Amino acid sequence: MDERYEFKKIEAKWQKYWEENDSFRTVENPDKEKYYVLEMFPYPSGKLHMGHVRNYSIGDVVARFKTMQGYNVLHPMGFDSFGLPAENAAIKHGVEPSTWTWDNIHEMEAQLKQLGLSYDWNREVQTCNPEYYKWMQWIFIQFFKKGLAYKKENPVNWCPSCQTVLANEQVVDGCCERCHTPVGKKNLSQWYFKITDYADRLLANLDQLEGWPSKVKTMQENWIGKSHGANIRFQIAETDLELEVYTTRADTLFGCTYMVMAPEHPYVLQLVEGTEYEQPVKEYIDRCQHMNEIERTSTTNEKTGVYIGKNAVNPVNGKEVPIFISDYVLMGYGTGAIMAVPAHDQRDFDFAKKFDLEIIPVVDTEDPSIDVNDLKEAFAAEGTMINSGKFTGMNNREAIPAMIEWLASEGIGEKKVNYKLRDWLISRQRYWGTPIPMIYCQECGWVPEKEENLPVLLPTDVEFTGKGESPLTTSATFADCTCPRCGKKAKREMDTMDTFLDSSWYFLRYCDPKNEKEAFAREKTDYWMNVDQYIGGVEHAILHLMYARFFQMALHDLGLVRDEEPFANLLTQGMVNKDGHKMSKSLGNVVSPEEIIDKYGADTARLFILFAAPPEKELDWSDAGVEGSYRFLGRVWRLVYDFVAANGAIGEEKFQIRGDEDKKLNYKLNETIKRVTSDISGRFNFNTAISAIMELVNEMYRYNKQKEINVPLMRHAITELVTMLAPFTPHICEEMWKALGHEESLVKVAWPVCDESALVKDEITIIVQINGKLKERLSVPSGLSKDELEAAVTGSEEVGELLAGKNVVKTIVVPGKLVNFVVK
Ligand code: ANZ
Ligand code: ZN
Ligand code: ZN
Repeated sequence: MDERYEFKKIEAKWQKYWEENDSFRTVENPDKEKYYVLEMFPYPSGKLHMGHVRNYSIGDVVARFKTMQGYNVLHPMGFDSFGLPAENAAIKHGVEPSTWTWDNIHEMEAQLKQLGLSYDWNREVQTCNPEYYKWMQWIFIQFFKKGLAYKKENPVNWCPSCQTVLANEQVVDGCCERCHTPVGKKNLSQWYFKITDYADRLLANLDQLEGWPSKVKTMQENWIGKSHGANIRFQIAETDLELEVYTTRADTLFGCTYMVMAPEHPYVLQLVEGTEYEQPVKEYIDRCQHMNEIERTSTTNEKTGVYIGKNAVNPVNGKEVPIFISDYVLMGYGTGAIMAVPAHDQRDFDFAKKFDLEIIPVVDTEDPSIDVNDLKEAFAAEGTMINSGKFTGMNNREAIPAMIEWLASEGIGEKKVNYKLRDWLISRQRYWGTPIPMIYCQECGWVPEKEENLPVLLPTDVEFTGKGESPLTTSATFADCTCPRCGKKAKREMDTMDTFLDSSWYFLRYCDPKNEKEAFAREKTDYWMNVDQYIGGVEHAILHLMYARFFQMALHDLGLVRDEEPFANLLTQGMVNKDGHKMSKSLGNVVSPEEIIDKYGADTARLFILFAAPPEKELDWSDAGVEGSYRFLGRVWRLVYDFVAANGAIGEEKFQIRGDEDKKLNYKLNETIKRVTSDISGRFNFNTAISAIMELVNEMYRYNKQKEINVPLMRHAITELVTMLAPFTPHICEEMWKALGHEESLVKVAWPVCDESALVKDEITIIVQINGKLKERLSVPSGLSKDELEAAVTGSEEVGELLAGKNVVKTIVVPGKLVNFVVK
């Protein structure tokens, strides 16, 4: 052991050791309890950032801790390596997407290894690897065969700059998430997954996910957006058509003063054809084409719309109300038409004010500050029905089912459930993704590629110009093929898969990453799944986690996996900030992991990140904090160095407690073991665990100041200290462990167990009196305060019996001696 803490030398040495000894290799072992800890795999951008370091340090502590506790731990890593940046690099720098990606993967592997993370690298997967995407294609085909994949023409979000379709979630404030260009619409034939078939199960299962943060569950719930309401049909006057609307407020039917259809509603053109309204209506529809859903439904937008020259008949009272089209009603939700109730819906209220339409209140309130006959804004709260025929006087919540029942009995409406969740648009007009393994035949339609022909490989004879359709269309070899069913000439699908598919099952492939015959063997996933602890950023709270849950459920229904849910426990780590802002390139406040590792070492970087904040909270980067962590490790190093220098690497293992100082140290040691164990295993409070270890180190230094120390006891304390610190700062601990005379690596050393007997405080006997007369002798822990002693005595069984039925008027407590109860 060197006198100085030479972190560079130590870290390189142990990283090499772990690699050469395959220290983190995991194999299935039915005799051992498994533990699967998973961190979200990165996109190989080429450089790790502090967010990664945080995510992976958290996971590594869990993995190493569980290993030391005796679990058979699966802790894999890989790369989510398809996606747009590789293609952009090809356009910009002329480098092949695969070359660019693989270079980045290798660079990031090296960086991850520099952090000393305990991954089983034998299980690494890369989603751009044909060995992986072969099975991605196979899964697609299984979904297709099950009716879960279909193709449909639809107006889609189109980024004119990236030349690609965007999912709704990739549209941020009306602009492309990646390049910030305003997004337009385009009609395209696209592949979809029927995730809506799973809406109810995805929602219902959230209840079982006790190990998930409730905020994530709420976000998923809102995304699924289950809505209970009714469909109601209105006759369109002077036509044979009925206009069906969806409403969650059937109680407000009497307050409907106009109707609104989505501009894309199929009836619209038919209703205005040949009338004076045709021209303005068509112009309005045209305008809406250039807006996206977010703009259209914004509550702050000035309302726009056009009267279409037709009226609808309110079925409850026969009243005719005008029909408008407006962008605030979307074709993709409910029926694409609404009954407007301006008194009780804010958007309808704004629209009615703008177009000077009637406002009829149908729910009244006792709130004196609101006059429903002169509303300043829509009144959306609960109240008593008014102006509503036979429903007048009812509570409006109760009026909803009553109204629906009446509508149903008249045959003009019925209960209806809707979801916000849409089917998942999965095709992309891009090159660097998994080719969709489908073939179009003039005779047979869409036919999956034969499974024995998988993978459908990405061709390399393509051009990257950044213009026009997908680069795949420039390949001379890719498109032409024969129909797997009839053998005639056919064409391959040119679209590739959304990369969210790749990340929807990688956790299953980790269980069986080398399998060449199956995506994963059932016996392997049965052993390892589900993931005991999943760790990642909260930015994936909705999409990735929803898609992965959907995949798991669909694969479960196909009999390919046992569980319906993939992730038992979820930890969403907080952001890494600097000076109160998220670390980001655009703010110029990025601290690179490389620079910290170079200056202080990986152990310091890990320790700082784990110590600075609880995992779920935001972490503020602090140079002083990093310095402090570094100094602490230096302090531990010196403690161990001095001890070994004075007493030798090997010595007596058994120790005896010889006096108060020994007792104190042993107490502190076991208290720390207990604390650290529960802090790590419970809520992952690594920060408090580390601070307990720091206190222990202080206590050890204090103990060392005595003239003569108990060497076996100190050796024991140092051994336990190094063991406890190992999951946090593994390199330095391996080195100290070796210096303490151990041949084996620390990786599989058993986690320390608290010796409860060390935590028992000495007992003393005190006297219990009633009205000054000795009644009892009680044994209590020494050193109790006045209040503690009174509580201990009053709470004891013996004294409870003595005092039964008596009225204590006063209690006299003499700590360490007696308690006297004065009773009447
Ligand atoms: C009448 C009414 C009165 C409404 C009232 C609300 C309040 P959620 O909860 O999101 O399901 N709506 C229905 N379809 C729509 C569409 N395609 N585009 C825009 N808005 C639509 O909301 C359902 C409510 O949103 C429905 O209930 C309807 O307005 C509107 F005091 O009907 B309501
Ligand atoms: Zn774009
Ligand atoms: Zn065919």
